[in-house]
Amino acid sequence: MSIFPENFLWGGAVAANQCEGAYLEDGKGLSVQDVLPQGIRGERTKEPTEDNMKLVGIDFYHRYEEDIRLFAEMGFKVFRTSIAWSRIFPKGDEEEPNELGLAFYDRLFDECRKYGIEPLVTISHYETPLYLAEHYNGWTNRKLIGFYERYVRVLFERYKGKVKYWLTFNEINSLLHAPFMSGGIGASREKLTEQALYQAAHHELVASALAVKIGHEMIPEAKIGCMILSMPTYPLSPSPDDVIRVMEEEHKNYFFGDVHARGQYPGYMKRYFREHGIEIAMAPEDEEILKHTVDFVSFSYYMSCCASADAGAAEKGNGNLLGGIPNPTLKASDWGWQIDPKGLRYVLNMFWDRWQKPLFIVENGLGADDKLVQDSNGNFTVDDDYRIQYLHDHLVQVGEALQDGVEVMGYTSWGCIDVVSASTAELKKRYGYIYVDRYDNGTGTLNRYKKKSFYWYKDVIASNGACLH
Ligand code: BGP
Repeated sequence: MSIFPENFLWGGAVAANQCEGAYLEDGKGLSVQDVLPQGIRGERTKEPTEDNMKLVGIDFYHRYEEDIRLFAEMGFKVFRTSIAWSRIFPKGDEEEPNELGLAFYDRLFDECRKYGIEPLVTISHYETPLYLAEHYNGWTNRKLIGFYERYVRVLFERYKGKVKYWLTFNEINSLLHAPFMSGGIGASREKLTEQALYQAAHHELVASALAVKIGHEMIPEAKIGCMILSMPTYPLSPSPDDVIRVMEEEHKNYFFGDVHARGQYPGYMKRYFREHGIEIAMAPEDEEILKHTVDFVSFSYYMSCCASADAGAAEKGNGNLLGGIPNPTLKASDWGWQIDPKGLRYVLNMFWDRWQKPLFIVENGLGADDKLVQDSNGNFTVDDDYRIQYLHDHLVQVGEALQDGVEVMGYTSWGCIDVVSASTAELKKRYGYIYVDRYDNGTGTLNRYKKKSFYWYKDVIASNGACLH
């Protein structure tokens, strides 16, 4: 007997900039990713450079048919990908969209539907057109709301018969931590004021609510969600000061979900703005627009961390975009991301209790340096038992949350096929059920090979999660 609901949406996730490649094909303009050859930690370049793995990606642009067929073989019910904004509006501020870009996503969504796979589409996944970054300073500029609105209207009109599930911004709270990659904001994090960052966040929040409003008008059956980078934070010690610090840290992330799910700015944020001299410029219509709340809340979950009121208590760890103090009770992946399956049950409960909106886990997985080997029949594969263990343990906790009464719509593990990493821009950091023969020095055939986890996930989906127990 499965504890997962019958219509549970099993699948996998990628983002256009990390897999498509074809970075100038069919009229595509440059995006911020095309000048970030080393991900968030490295410098941006003036022009795209050959060492940027994303320019070729895994050549999904030309090989999507083969890849979707493999996803179908695993039994995917849903496939999460993003639309590269600069394929549709190469600079971002044009009046008319690029037909060739639109046609590509028609082909992609048709291919998914051929196998009964629902596309789940992120409208903006760390791929703001570079022109908007360079000429408008990204989301610090209110004009971006208008450009995004135009883009969204084009998408809804074009794909209304093909796409039901939409996400407005990938990991919207990451704007505070990776302003260029997340929001096309030119100045480095250190030079940016909190005033500018929260103003940019306000613009994205209004744009997101506007997308919900327009989506509901244009596609009555659409389900439109927000997407949050979740990372539960635990107190480093039982000290009440540490607990309060945790609460404050969590507020900075809850803020984005609160606005999306409750339709207004929370009181704790108003206090933070007051005490930090931040004044958000709002247009008269903004409060009304924000009232268009999301149909569901989606999020990524990879790890948890700790916080302490004592600034000198511990060093920050490697972790994802949000960082945080490592938890002394947990082990970490090879990239320093601490592994905490129970944190997923915790976060599901916290979000459900707080928002009472259906939840969708749209990213989760283990980045590892896989080794391609030959099995006894001479076929290439990867013995990724460590990945199977990671995913198994997390899915068991999803089951626990379901039993807690949490409404979970689905699960799309991250990088269902190997893609270029967002934070480090390496291909060496692999998440997939499918191995892609491509390496960080630019070599490789781009051939696809099924890993051991491919067959494992196929069984999980076929049994609707029953085989996890
Ligand atoms: C999230 C991003 C994804 C993805 C994932 C894994 O932050 O939404 O785009 O890449 O993390 O991170 P990484 O690729 O850095 O290992």
